[in-house]
Amino acid sequence: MKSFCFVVSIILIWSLRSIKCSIPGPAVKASKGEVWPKPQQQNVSDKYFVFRPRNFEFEIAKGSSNCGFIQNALNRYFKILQENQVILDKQTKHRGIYKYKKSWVQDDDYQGYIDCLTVNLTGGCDNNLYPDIDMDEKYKLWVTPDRTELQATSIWGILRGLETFSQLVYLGDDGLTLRINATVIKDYPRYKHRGLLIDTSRHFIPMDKIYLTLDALAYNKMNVLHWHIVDDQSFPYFSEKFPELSEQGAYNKYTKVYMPEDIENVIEYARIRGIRVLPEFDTPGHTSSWGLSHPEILTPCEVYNTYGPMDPSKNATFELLQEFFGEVRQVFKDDFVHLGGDEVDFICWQADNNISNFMKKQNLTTYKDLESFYIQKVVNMVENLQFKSIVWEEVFSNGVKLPNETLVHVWKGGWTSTMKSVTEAGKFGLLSACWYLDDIGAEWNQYYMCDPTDFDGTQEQQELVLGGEACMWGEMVNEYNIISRVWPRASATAEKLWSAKADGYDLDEPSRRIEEHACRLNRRGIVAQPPNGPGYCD
Ligand code: CP6
Repeated sequence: MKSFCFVVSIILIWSLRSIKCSIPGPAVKASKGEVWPKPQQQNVSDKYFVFRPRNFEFEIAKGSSNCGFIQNALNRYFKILQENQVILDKQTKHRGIYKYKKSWVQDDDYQGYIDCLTVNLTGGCDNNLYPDIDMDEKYKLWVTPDRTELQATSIWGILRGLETFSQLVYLGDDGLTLRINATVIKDYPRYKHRGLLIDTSRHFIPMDKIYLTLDALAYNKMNVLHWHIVDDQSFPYFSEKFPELSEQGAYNKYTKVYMPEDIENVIEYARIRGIRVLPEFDTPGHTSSWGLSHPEILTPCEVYNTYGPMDPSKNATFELLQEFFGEVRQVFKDDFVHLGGDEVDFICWQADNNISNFMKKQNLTTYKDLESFYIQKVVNMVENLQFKSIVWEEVFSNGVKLPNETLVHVWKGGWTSTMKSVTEAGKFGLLSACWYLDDIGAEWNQYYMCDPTDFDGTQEQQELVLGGEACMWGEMVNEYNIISRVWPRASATAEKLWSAKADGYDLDEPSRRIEEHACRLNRRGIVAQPPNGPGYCD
């Protein structure tokens, strides 16, 4: 932790220094009609079609599957595409006032109007499907004189392709036409797990901001909302089996609680956007708020004059957790649960006589062994509930025997050696260490310079990394600044996890593209901050 803080402060000092000494440069000019995250394969031409929102419609291809899920997605993207009319109208109004040239002159690149996109779902359409780690997100998109078609084998691919199509629209240099360049795209994700962690314990984040976050995740083709829902400071999850947990543990038992209906709504809002909701119930540390109603499951701790981590020597602890995770399995639909396991403070365990006796009886010699004993029980417990688990890296480093399909979430500095040992042990890895959004000194380009393959490992080892997450820990964010602190910096993570590995570190091209992307997020109601300093949005 100390060395981690040291690294963070060095980075902070460094970034301050570079602001002070930097020579004022030109503003970064936004690209036009380019996609974020960058598609795996794209051919673009200078030829363009003119896009008229009021004339545009979607069409379902002959022989394509169709169902409410697709209709719902088309409605959402139809609205987003219509919003472009606002830009046109504004431009036209200004033209009127300032007496600039008002009519559009066709040029050689003009290829006609694009008034229709054909949607072709070749696989089945199931309204009730939940996204999972193996979901198929690939799609193909043609915008050419003889074919304007989006094709995918699964509903998830259609979602990703619609997002791409909506990003192709841009305002022509004449300021009078919306355009889409002729293009052919074949696209699929580089990693399966592309997430964002939000923390609703340090500050309660109201539902509207969670929905906006899910919108933004979809605009970035991210597919996991990691919901670090409870922690030491508050317990905003309403449990049907243990309502006292939030009654005593929430900041306010009426207004700062996610009720079952809220959670269901978040999961549904995410599902139709192809986003998994991954709940985290972090134990045995970070659990003070559980103790407000259930002190019996925490370790009494005179050293801190409060309670310590959960008490692994008591049956009551595991009995409660068994019931609790049984409920969590019903409420959250994802195959995975995040069990936490980070930053367990051994001081309280060390000071407790009951625990010392228990360790002797169980033949546990170190506190790492005790932690392993605890986590192993919880991992087995949720495995019996048909949950796969994700754990923070300490659980692996402390030598807990983990089921094969467990994901180890790497978050600490020096991640390259951790990822090396995780994958050497044949375990799946998730990367977050270089994508901490709490670090306000870090700009998108710093996140962009970090690649999940930047560790020393065989091809086989590299393939065990299933993706990663940008982390927005909640100590310094509330409902008023969370969106602008996350976006567009988390977009850097989104592109590292979706797009092909970039050769070299040329940041000019992505700078122009993220500049446009941030403007696009702004137009869609996401209060993203400017990514590159001075600039403007159309
Ligand atoms: N809360 C929990 C946190 C952090 C972790 N777990 C954390 C630690 C260091 C930094 C940022 C966040 N606030 N439950 C570690 C995974 Cl720099």
